[in-house]
Amino acid sequence: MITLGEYIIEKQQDFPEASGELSSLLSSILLATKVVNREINKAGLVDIIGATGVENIQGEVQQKMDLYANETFKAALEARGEVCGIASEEEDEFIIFDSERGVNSKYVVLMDPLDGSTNIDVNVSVGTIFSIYRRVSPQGKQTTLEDFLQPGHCQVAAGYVVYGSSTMLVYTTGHGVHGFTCDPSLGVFYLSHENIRIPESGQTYSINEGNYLKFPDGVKKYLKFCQEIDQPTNRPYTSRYIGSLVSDFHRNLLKGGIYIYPSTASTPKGKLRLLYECNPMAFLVEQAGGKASDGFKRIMDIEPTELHQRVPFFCGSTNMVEKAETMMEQYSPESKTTTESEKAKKLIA
Ligand code: AHM
Ligand code: MG
Repeated sequence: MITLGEYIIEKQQDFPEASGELSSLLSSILLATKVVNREINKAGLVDIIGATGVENIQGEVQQKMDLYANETFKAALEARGEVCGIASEEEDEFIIFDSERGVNSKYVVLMDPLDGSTNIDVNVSVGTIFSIYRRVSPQGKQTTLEDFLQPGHCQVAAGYVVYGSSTMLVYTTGHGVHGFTCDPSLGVFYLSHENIRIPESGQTYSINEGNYLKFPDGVKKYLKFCQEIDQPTNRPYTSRYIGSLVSDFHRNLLKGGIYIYPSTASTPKGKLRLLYECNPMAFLVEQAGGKASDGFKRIMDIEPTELHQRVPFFCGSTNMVEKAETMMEQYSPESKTTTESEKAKKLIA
């Protein structure tokens, strides 16, 4: 039985030039994960569920556990001194760690500390998503916004924790995707899923169909395709939507499937955040042999323009994502997200 700590050190030895900072950074994420996991397991017994009454910058009501998870990850990352700053879905602006170690470190972390947190009140799985980049600003100086606005293909590592029927941490450093399951009696994560590969095709689609009438035509057509009866391709597919991205993603990663959060008439850019949710999941799915796009182009090639940027998200088994993309191109070419032209417009303004 290999523990996550042992695995990280073992893998570091494959890279003679590695200084150990990334390993240490992953260990601080692991430590915070254990603390958050312990609290989540007590939800229902102590007063940690429910809303705080405060809204985050995106106008969403923060849950008590959102704030607890945010503070825990922030504290763990700052204490180790392996990052020069973080950006979080729960923070308006990025946070600078300006201790001597912080300023001299070479990484930034972007995270959604507790994804799907509204589910916690009803005991449904929630998750943590993280993404690590090497800074582009000079070491020795305070981190700047450009360290956080890097395209997803620059990620050094990414991962998630799913607080489910068991707690699992799944991560990649660009050399495959590996999953570790927590033994709750010891609080230790053991390697349980080495080198995860997502099936090229799956039988599951995950989307909030309550928004059907507001979907672009390309998505409507794709859903009809999923529901058609066609024995050779095992259709109709099964619909599964937990409403907790990490859990929906995790199931599709292991079994094959597609997760879609498209643009809708009321949310033209979709709901999910490029930096905290889509890029890390895109890195993971690609490392597992799958695909992630905004319906037209690769998620990890999008040049971010702002921290809390949203983007439509199509992610999962390659054949399924490609089929959905074909239908978007054919029936909804007008919904092409024009990140580049938006950038140009901003510059002109
Ligand atoms: P959150 O980060 O505020 O929790 O929102 C993200 C969540 C995802 O986990 C989930 O897939 C999606 O929002 C569900 O949204 P909806 O309720 O609109 O289907
Ligand atoms: Mg989220």
